[in-house]
Amino acid sequence: MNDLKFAIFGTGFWANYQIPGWLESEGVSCVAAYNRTRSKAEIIAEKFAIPRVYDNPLQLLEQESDLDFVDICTDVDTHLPFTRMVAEQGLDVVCQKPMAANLSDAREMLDICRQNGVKLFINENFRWQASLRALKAKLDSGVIGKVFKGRISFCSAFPVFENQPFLAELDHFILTDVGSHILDVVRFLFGEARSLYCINSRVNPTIKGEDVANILLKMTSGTSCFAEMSYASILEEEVFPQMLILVEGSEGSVHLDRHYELKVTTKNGTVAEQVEPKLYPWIDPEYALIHSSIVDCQRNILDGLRGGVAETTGEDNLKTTELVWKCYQSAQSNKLILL
Ligand code: 89V
Repeated sequence: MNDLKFAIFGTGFWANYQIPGWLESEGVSCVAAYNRTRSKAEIIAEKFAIPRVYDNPLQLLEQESDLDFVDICTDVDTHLPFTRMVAEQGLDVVCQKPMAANLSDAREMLDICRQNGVKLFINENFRWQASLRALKAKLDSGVIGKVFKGRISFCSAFPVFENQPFLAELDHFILTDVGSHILDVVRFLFGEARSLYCINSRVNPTIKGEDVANILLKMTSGTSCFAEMSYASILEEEVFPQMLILVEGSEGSVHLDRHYELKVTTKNGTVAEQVEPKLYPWIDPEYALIHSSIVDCQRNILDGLRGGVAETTGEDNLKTTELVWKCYQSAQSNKLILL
């Protein structure tokens, strides 16, 4: 197995989980950290024993001569310029979701990586949640027959802006931040979409972008899907960051209910099991589900970096990013979008 060395760009909230996530795998080490505020890079470097810190990304790339890849863990606006900078040094790129600030930037990131002969992966972790993988295995087993309908819900009042204050400043919020995840899960479970219709709105008056979105999709398989997301939902029980999912098929249904309870119902009755996330010592318990899925996502990306096949490539995530921006197009025009 090749030993891989990487640098992290960005030492904010997510770096605290992204770095230990990588370190759960064998044969990978973080050798340098960049942040525009050096003191922030120093704090992360001390926490994870990263030998060198920089406040100039180009200087890092010039001085760190034995890097294999860079993990870009910065705000979305910087994904394109940092991808260009890293790719032009001939290094593979791993980038945080959402892939880019808009669709043309996302396409450009792919082009730049192709032109420079480097790989691009997106750290899209929701599809790696243990309970979701278990649900997918049920669908693939054929136990509920031919799938005709799906419903995915991610609705909460979790104070997401406390840990990620920049989210309140985004002109496009919930579809880019959460929709990137949910639409990726839609594709993971049901394949590609043929058409979509989206309605979105802003409930919280203190943020710039929208915090509620409802999407109806028709998939090429014929399956129909409803995906809803909200950060304005004060519900009986706060279950952030769980996705609640119901999939119906010709022979039964699969329900991912609260607290990772996975229920399969057929004419013979209901069988339930609990599929809990793995609780690593470094995770924030409030984000346990998301933080533990980072490890499996990164393991798969490491396979890709070493020459194997990874799921969340730039090519693949561009399809998710396209859905996100088609949702905005639909919401703005109040029209069904044919894909
Ligand atoms: O996981 C994320 O990307 C976050 C969250 C879903 C918590 O809003 O931004």
